[in-house]
Amino acid sequence: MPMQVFCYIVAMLFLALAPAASAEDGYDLWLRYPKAQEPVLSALSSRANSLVAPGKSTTAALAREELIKGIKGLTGRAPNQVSAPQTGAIWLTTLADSPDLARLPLSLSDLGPDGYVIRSLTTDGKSVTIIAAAKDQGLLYGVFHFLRLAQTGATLDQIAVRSVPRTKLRLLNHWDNLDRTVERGYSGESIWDWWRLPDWRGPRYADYARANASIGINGTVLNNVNAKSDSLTAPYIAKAAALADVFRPYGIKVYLSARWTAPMEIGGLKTADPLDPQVAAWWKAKADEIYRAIPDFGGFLVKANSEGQPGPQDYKRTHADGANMLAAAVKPHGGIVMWRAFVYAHDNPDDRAKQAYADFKPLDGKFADNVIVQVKNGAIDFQPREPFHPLFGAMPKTPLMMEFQITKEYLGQSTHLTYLGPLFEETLKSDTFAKGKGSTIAKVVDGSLEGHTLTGIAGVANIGGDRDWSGSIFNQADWYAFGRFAWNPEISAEAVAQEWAAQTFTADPRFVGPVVKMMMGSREAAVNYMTPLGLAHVMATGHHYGPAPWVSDLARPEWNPVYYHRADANGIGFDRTRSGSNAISQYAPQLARRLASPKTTAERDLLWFHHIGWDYRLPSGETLWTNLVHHYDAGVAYVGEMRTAWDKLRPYVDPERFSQTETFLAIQAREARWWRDASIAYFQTFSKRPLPAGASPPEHPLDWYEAQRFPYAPGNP
Ligand code: BDP
Repeated sequence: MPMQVFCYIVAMLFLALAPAASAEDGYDLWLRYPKAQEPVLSALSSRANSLVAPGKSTTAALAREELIKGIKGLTGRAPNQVSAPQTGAIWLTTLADSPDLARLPLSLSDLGPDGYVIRSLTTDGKSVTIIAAAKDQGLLYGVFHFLRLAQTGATLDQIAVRSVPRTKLRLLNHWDNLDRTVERGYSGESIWDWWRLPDWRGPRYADYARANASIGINGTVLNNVNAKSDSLTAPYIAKAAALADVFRPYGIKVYLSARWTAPMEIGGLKTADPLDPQVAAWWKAKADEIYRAIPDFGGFLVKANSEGQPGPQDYKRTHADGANMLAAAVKPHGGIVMWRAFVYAHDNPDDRAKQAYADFKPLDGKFADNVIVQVKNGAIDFQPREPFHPLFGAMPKTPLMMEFQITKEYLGQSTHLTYLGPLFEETLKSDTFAKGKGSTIAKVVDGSLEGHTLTGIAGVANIGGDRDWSGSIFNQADWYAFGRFAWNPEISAEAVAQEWAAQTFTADPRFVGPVVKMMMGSREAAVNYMTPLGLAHVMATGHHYGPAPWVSDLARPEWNPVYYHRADANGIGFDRTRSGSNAISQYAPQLARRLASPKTTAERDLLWFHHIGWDYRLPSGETLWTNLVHHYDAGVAYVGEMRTAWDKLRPYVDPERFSQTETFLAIQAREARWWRDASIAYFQTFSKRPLPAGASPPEHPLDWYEAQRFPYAPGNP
């Protein structure tokens, strides 16, 4: 045999035996489209063997290509493209492209720009699957829904889906800086390569847009809320425009965070007073300039008079004065302003949890109609658990947008498996009682409670340059869940976890069942080992990684953990009743009455609202101290259970993703123990009670925990 032929054969053999070239590194997220199992395989082969897709726009083409890609991956064969429906075809179309659809009972007229229907039906004797929408954008969303059904093993022969998003703005907020660092980012550097934009538009931008479109996200704020004026200069507008061009066909609009003092810093003005005509004119000209480059620019997000950021209050004007001036600048172009309510001031001695309400509630009804006030889920700051923000339900005349944090600044960052679905669900299901029972946050946010049409949910993105996008495979679930909750604030976290797990790994119920169980309890476990019973903000300074309930020396009182837990010889917790800060008065009377007494306050929020004696008896019969220790222990134990459960799932998961999760769970186990031990060691100096029987003493003395330093922890601004 000639040497060349021999080498060729050896090379081929090697290739055949070598592992697949594309390892499961998480890049494909939940859009992997692996070969389907029965019965999906047969169903798809007979019900998706051809495709009628007459749409001509770029978005319609993307929808068609995605469907072909999905079916090809799932069945091994791409559907034939045909011009008229035949049995076994998917008919992907808008009414405009297929007037024949009008004959079918589909009611497409009230789908809006994003809604779609998916129906199995027989027309002219041919049995087809229709994916129809009023607009091409709806087609793209419909295709992703169809592929989700196929990937999760749903039955495909009697599909009757009708889906319209409940919120208008489904936005990611990137806290990305222009130097590519990401504030509170734990998944590598920013995916925006500002330096090489606008010329170089790497393939990752389109992949980002596709992934977001697959879960209904329709906008992205590119830069950090702690904004630089440079983002509004001509070179950066051109860079943002390049991204907007890539995102547009996927239905994703670009927004920018605006720095309040930009008119001074880059405009040469002497003031940023919102009532100064020159300032208003500057913003108007700036908006005009942006819209020339990005005709569908979404608008501005503003963090003003918060944590040292400048704002209208510096000129003795209100938040409404500021928001309305900016709103007027973007209004002619159809833009909006998202004005954040995350404010607290160093010179305000009142309970930090009360300050946003105090500032914003009196402004209800004073905002222009293209302003939406963006409110964090809780009144402090993205803690593992917070009661809902009292502004929800308290500003009926103002559209309020929910802000969740997908990046888990306070929930274990990239390495802890703490699925956020239950946090989203818990918040959105909370009842504000604003208009009686059933006035849930979901109804505030989707506008139905007060009849608002400008509605939205924002999530602080956990996306970065890491190959797996989110710093860990399981953090992808939080991005996924965010999109699904933004589309439908009443979806269930468990259903979302099932979808995600089936698509990301395998639809095999022997895998999905246990993994969903792990995920569903994981956030509660983090609450237990970090901040049980309503404790909050006891994380280490700056990077917020790990425990430091002892910190008491920071410049502003409300930056110190001792401000929040208030542990002393008598007990622990923040009295927010009338005898304390009276923050409970910011809730609807029905709820405030309940929160007035520890007996009627949900145990999970106990120490958020009350200062409780160490020997106080909980309904379980345990004293507070004993119960607190048991919560820490339960959190640690749960992580141990997750490790055992994950270990049993090895046969269902590729080695790459299995071992990342295995390693991260080991980190989490170590750190859960650290959290528990440090917290117990510290709080015991106040409680002076012995540990309950069976509870192990902390591994180290308190000063060991106090001495831990992490100067290079990621994400710290
Ligand atoms: C806190 C973060 C800080 C953000 C701030 C905000 O620690 O980095 O700038 O929120 O939301 O959670 O503006």
